[in-house]
This record gives sequence, C-alpha cells and structure tokens, in this order.
Amino acid sequence: MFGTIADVTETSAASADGAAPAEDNAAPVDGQAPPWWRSAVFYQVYPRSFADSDGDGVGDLGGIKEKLGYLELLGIDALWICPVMRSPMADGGYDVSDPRDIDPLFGGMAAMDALIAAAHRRGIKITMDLVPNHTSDRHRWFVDALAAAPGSGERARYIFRDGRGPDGSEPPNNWPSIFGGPAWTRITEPDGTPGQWYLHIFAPEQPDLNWENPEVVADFEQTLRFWLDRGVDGFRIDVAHGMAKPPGLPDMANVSTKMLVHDDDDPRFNNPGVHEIHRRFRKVLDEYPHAVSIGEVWVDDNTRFGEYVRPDELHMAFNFRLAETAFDAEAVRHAVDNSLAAVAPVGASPTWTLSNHDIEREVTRYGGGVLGVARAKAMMMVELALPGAVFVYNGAELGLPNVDDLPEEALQDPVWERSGHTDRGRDGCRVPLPWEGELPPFGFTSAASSWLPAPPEWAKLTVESQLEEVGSTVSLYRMAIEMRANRAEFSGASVEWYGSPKGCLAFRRPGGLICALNATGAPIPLPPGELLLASADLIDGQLPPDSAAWLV
Ligand code: TEU
Repeated sequence: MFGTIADVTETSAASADGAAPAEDNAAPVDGQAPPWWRSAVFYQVYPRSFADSDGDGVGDLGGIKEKLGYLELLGIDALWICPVMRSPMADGGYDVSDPRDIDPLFGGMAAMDALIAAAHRRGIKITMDLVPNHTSDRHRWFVDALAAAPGSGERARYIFRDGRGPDGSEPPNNWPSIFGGPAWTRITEPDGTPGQWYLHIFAPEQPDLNWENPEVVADFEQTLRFWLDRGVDGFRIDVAHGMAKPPGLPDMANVSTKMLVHDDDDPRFNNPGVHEIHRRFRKVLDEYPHAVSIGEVWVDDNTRFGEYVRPDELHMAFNFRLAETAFDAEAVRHAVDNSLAAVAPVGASPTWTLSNHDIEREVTRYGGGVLGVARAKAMMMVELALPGAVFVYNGAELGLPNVDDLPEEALQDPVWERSGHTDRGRDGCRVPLPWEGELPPFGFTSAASSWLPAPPEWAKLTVESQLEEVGSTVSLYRMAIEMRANRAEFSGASVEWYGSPKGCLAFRRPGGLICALNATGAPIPLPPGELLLASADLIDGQLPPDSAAWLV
C-alpha cells in the first residue's frame, strides 16, 4: 500500500532554506511572475529528422514551421533546435563554419526568421543550440590558421602545439577524442613539411577554440547578440563544461579506451576557468531579460554541477541523471533527490530529460516493445510531475524506439568511422519522425526516402494514427502537458516522498499533486485521492505494473 500524507518520509526541496528565495512555479514571487523557462516544457528538435519541407530527404526549418500546429497541440512552451548554423555537417551541424548564418540545407536565414515569427505568433519560444567549444575545420579562422605560421595570431585562436619526440611526430599529450582515436591531428605546414598538431576533443573536423584568446570570447558574444537581436529566446550551450583547458595540457591519468564516458577528473572538461567564460556569457544574456541559457553539463558531482548555475552563470543546466537511470523505483527516487540537491544550494531550477539526440531512446533502454513503451509513458508522467523544466526529445512523444539495425552504409555519425566500425554511434535515435501514411518515409519528406530510413513497422506509430487514438503515447503526452500547465496542484518547488511499497515510489508537490509509480510486476492499490491521469488502464481499480498515476 502507498502511504498517506501522514507517512511523508522526507522532503527534497529545489531551493535550500535561506539560500534562495522560496520558489513557486505557479504563483508569483514578491508580485513578480517567475521567468517563463523555470517550469517550461521544452521540445528538442533534431532538425535533420523532424520534417522536410523542400523534398531533399533532410529535415529543415521550413518543416518545423509547417508542423507548428502539431507542436501547439502537444502543448509545449519552447523549442530547442539543434544546430542549424552553416556547417559542412561532419557531426550533424555541431561543426559550425559560420555561427552567424543558417545553413542552406536548413533553408537559410529567411527560413529562420520566418520560423521565429510564426512560432512567436503561436506563443512558442525558440531556443537555438550554440557550439562554443569548437568550430568546423572549414571555419574561416581555421582555414587562416592552417595557412599562417606557427606562433601567429591566426594559430592562437585554436590550440596548436608542437609534437613530442625528437621529430615532433608524437601528439602533444595522450588525450583521446570523445569520438575515438587521438584528440590531436598533425597538420602539414604551408611549406609542405610535417608540422604542428591541433587539439580536437571531438572529431578532427571540430578543432577546439582557445578560450584564453580575447578574440574568441568577443566573437562568441557577438554571436549571442546576433541571434538575440533576431528574436530568439535563448540558447542551449553545447559542451558547456568544456572550453577551458588546464594549464600545460597535462596527460590524462587514466586513458579510457571507451568513448562517450564521463569522468569528473577528465582534464579535457570541467576546468575552473570555464566559470569565468559563463559569467561573460551571462552578462550579455542579462541585456535580454527574457532570454535563457541552458548548458550541456556532464558533471556528476553535485557541488561542481551546481557551480554552473550560480546566479551569474547559466540559467539552467541539463541534468542527465534520469536519462542514465534504469526503470527501478529506488534508482529513480535517488536520481530525483540528487538532481534536486544539485541545484538547491544555488537556488536554480532543476531540469529533467529522459533522452536526447546523443542517447539511446528510452523505450529501448527500458526493455523495448510494449514493455518499453509502457515504462517510457510512466517515466514521462514522473518527470512532468516534478518541479522545474522538462525537455522532451522529438519522437519521445510517439514512443519511438531506437533503430539499432540501420544499414551500415546509411550510418552518418562520425563515431562509426572513428571507432573503426566497432560503435554504430548515435544514428539509431536520430531516425526521421513518422508523420502519416502506411509506408516509409511516412510523410516526413516528399522524396522517395529520408536521410536515415524509417522502419516499416513505424506505420502504427505515426502522428496521424496516434492523434486519433485516446490511448496512444502522444495523447497521453498531450493530456499530461496540459494538466501540468493549467492545474494549481503542480505548484511548489519541493517534493515530499511518501511511504511506498517496495518497487514503487510516490511523491507529493506542495500544490497537492501526487505522483505514484509502480515499477513492480504486480498491480498495487493507488494512494488515496482523486485520480487525474494514469499512464495505463487501471486493473480492478489498481495501478498496473510499469505505470504511473497522478492524483489530487
Ligand atoms: O555532446 C557532448 C558530449 O559530451 C557528447 O559527446 C556526449 O558525451 C555523447 O554524445 C553522449 O553519448 C555535444 C552534442 O550533444 C553532440 O551531439 C555533439 O556531437 C558534441 O557535443 C560535439 O559538439
């Protein structure tokens, strides 16, 4: 049996006593409404995969604009659009060759202006993804750096070093690239001799910028203003724990051969100098009081994580704990407590996400098939019941699984090549969305096929078919998002845990919402209260296995 309010075992607050003003996401604080982003539902668009308006098989900004009606119906507050700036697309746009222009593949600047205007007419905010840690190797600056001499001002915008060993043929240190292979590439000098090495923590096509160079800082500030002046409402900051490098670029103590693993003592990331960089960004953002910055911060330690969201740094940072947690009530509770604890000392808003364009989709992580979908729906209700901002990755609302059997020749993630074809990379979570019809590409594009092929069995997962069905994943998302936006029971920054049976969890928000999760294999009686919404049909009035419910 779930307990009652008398059985509250513990309270976890998003704002520590005395450390920050009492936060209440629904009610005005001191007569002032909280900023729009504090409890917003963001919808992450991977633009290549969302909708294609020009028939080239790749999604674009015109496609997003055409689907704004759907997004409004879904009830989201804001979009986070993965990078759409000019790029040779060595890493799906995270290799930017001109940060102040839109790539023609996505429709150019006119398409961005049109999207901003159309989204704003519907009350949907637009946040863009910016990539400060590195540029494309085709960025004008890098092309100039290759043509210039060692020690020149052109080289000083990046991280060039002489190699080790008598002839400089060894990389300057032992750092591996996140995508496999060394993090250094040796160049050929303009006179044809083997030359210096440059640092790229990601692909060789993504040289790291030198953030000690004031030109680099000034240029990024110009980029922030450029987009804010065009009307965007904020930014997701890529690798926000990167940028600053340790003095002398020391070797890594433990070189992991595994890619994509995160370790707080990794010298490539989370260096103290990064905070001064964020303070510079924040000064610019403060000139645009409506705007928000959300950092991608892969830092485990709560104290170090919290440092990124101090009042003069980022507004929010992604917390990946829920996305890294198995479908297990104890583990979920622990992740929630931890995420709240990380932001409490600095009074920042917590963030929740179950997936993104770098992570295996939750339906697959939770076991796939009918079971995976049921659990993903339940976890969506847990995350939408929590205080703070929620990020929904496009396609999650359809219950899409990862596609793990893409043909090898279709794979585009640089991880596939860089790993010597041992790691398929992240394409499996980037397959274009199924919109309508019976056959791939399911209305995603008017071309015969999309840039990654959608599996034929997605015919039953199309937006068109799910919108008509009350019991579908998308219908549940719509109902849940609407309730969260409109009901006072969702107010309050804290979470009170109830006593709950083993394998279950239950918490209450100060406004009165109760959320219960049953992660056991058997039905469990609901906590007392009036049922608002359940992720699955009740069994004899009880909460079924792998489901969640909201009560008031
Ligand atoms: O990701 C940064 C990052 O740390 C990722 O390498 C992450 O560890 C991995 O993808 C998790 O599986 C950001 C972007 O989200 C990613 O898409 C880019 O490839 C990367 O930066 C480089 O810009």
